[in-house]
Amino acid sequence: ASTVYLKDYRPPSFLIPEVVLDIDLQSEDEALVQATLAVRRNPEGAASGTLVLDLDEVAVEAVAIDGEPLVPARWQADARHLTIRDVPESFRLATRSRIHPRRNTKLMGIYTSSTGFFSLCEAEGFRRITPFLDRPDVMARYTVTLHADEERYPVLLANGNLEAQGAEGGGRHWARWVDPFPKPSYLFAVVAARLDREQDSFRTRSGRSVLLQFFVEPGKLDQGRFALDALKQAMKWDEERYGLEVDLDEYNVVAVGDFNAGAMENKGLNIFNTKLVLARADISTDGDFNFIDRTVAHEYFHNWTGNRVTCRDWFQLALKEGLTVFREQQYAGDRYSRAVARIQAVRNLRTGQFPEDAGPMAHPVRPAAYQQVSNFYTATVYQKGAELVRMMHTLVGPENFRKGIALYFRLHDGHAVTTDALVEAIEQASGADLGQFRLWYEQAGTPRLAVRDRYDEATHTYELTVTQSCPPTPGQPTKQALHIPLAVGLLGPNGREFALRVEGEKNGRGTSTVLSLRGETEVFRFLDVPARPVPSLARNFSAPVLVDYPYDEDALQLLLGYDSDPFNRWEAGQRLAMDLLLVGVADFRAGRPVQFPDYLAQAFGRVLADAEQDPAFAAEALSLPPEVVVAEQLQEIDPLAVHRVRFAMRTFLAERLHDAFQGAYERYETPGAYSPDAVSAGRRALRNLSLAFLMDLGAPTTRQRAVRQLETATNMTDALAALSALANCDCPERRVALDAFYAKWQDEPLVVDKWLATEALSRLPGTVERVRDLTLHPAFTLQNPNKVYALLGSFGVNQVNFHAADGSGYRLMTEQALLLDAVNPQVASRMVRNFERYGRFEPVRRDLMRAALEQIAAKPGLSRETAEVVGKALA
Ligand code: BAL
Ligand code: ZN
Repeated sequence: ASTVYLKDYRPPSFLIPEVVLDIDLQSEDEALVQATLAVRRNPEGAASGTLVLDLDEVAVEAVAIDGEPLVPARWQADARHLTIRDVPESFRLATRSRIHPRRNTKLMGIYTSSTGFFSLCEAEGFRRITPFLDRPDVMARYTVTLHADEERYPVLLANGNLEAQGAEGGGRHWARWVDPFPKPSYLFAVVAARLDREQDSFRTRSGRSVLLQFFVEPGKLDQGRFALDALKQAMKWDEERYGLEVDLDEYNVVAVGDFNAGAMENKGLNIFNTKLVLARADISTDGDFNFIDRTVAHEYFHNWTGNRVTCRDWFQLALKEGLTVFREQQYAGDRYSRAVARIQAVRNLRTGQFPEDAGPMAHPVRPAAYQQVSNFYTATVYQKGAELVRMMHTLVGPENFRKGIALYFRLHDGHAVTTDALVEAIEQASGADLGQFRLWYEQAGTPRLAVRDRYDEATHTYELTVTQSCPPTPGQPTKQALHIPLAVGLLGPNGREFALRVEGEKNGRGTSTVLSLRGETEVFRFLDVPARPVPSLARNFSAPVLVDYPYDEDALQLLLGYDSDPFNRWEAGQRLAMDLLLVGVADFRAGRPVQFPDYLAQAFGRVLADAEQDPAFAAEALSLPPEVVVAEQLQEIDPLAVHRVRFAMRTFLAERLHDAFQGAYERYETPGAYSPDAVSAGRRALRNLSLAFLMDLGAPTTRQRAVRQLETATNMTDALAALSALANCDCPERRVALDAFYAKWQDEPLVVDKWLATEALSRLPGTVERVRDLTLHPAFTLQNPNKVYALLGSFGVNQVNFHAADGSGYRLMTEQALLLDAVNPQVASRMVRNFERYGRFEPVRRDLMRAALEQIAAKPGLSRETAEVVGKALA
């Protein structure tokens, strides 16, 4: 397979400032695409008389230059390129091509869904529409004319503003859209479909009125309102926080049920997976509402961080994604509980990014090489990318950060740049030296901080010695020391925090400070510390690192009870549980009984008793570390051992705190009409968490309670919580509940997805067979990414059943992934990633997973996307 390297980047030999497209959607099977491109040599690129355009599954029929048709000898199209020889300095290139939307099961380029034609171009889908220099540093102004049957596809949309429209013969119509902003081809979008429309407007702070339109499947307008309101909130927030205004006269959002991604920030025409835009209390959970709000904001924020300033090449993906995820996190922190938003972000990082960073697909936030860019829309680029932006924010402070972002736009608006452009702007605006910090973009792997301390009673001096290290990752055997912000506080024996005076630093006396680590080992000395403190380290998770400090249980209980940093209060509870889980796993594997101490129940009991202050926080603090996070700590992963021990801890807590959980279940019922606001959602989270703990004890009265909750729930949060609890319960109510749920919701695809996921996530025996049966169920299809993610994606994270010791889960995933690879390789390669960390498992599973990868690798005609994943996993 061919690898693309960052070091080989060269500016394009030609630029294309102007694109005029005429897309005639003649039938679902065929569209005629005529492109007229203004092409000129790029003075910055290598001189060349040959123009090589990208293409993929596009049949080129004719080529003309400046109105003159070219004889076939002048141009040549193969599977990947259109090559045109002897081209002038500057010319108009016209091409006529055909594409086949219905056959486009990869869902990249233009494809069909139930209500019409839709598109997705990021990263390299535009070349599946027309031959082009399909790279983000080629930016053009687009004029797009669409033609389609008027009755079947009444809505015709493209980027920018509607310029003209009209009828044409044979019941067809057309529309012309002009986008005044030059953009890279990955932001191109078109829609021709039958959709209902909801309209609103937004008045910018400079007084312009912007038309907002949401287009959804007929009959679903009531599910679009929440997202439309979220868009207005996001627009307002970006004005207030960053001084950034929407720059278009109209902003359109379209929902489609078949979509590879969650959503796409196409200029002025966002296209969303229905899952991330449609919301209604009876079919969407609190988590869905939250995620939709954030995603609508995220795509909107891209209008500046991504669209106005875009990426020079795909190695720079984190330039737009890291920054936009960070902005999304700030938005969520402002609108929901700041602490809970941070906890959830870190949990995501630990369950998704840390394992990736410790596996064969580990790559820097700015990768140096890839085979298929679609495999690099990763947790590392998105989430660690956001952590890098957050660290710069921490290092320079909020004021300087904002100045840096303003400078970034002043310098680079309208350009395609690298991650360095962002770092440099923050550096210039703040005066900070971020030279060493840049290494974060280049080095993969999760750094580990070993922290040791010493207290001198005589001088009242407290010393922290911090040593950083980072394990080898593919292609990077050794690492340089990173510049790491370490936020710390010191708690006294009664939980009160000491004022801090760090030796060698002028300011201080606050109770929290950010230490700047640069060397491999650094010593920080705190003066006037009246008693031996307990350190609160990496407050608010100030860096994406593992902190290793020998806390004992008394210290952790002090932090859990008193730390003024809510993140570290949560973290202390997680550590307390984690330490005991790891002991438990060792005992379990050695055949010793697994037991837990009283202090664990007491600590969790106190959290539950204090829950009233902030139920959402309490729900997070009472959630045990996820199985994958526990597994990550082990030399050799035995997923069943992890599951059994974690389950034992759950039942231990459920028994010890039975009355408290029961009380919480009763107390936190949300009265009145449903609202997805953070406070109500937090109460539901705590109530449903209490139910889940109690269900683990399996008492018939609790089961009846869950059945009653499922039957009487007025919102999907409560219904799904009850259903999930029953799905994990080996009891007669289980199958009845699951079947009834499907029968009730079979016509709501997004709820059917929840049902598929609930079945696939069950820890009970028989789940592998059940998932196999569901692959044949009429509700399931490999053609729809949401169905695949719901059933196979959920199954892939099922630690008990995907990892069944007899290999049955692996066989099922292998079979399905191979079938899927022929349909939609981007989605297939994600499923195959479930096998990539086989080397971390105990020998039986390791061999089975490796065999699965080898079987996939041996499949003739395997896609490039999947081949890259298996190739790296087996390397
Ligand atoms: N650019 C792909 C979807 C997103 O990150 O917003
Ligand atoms: Zn994004």
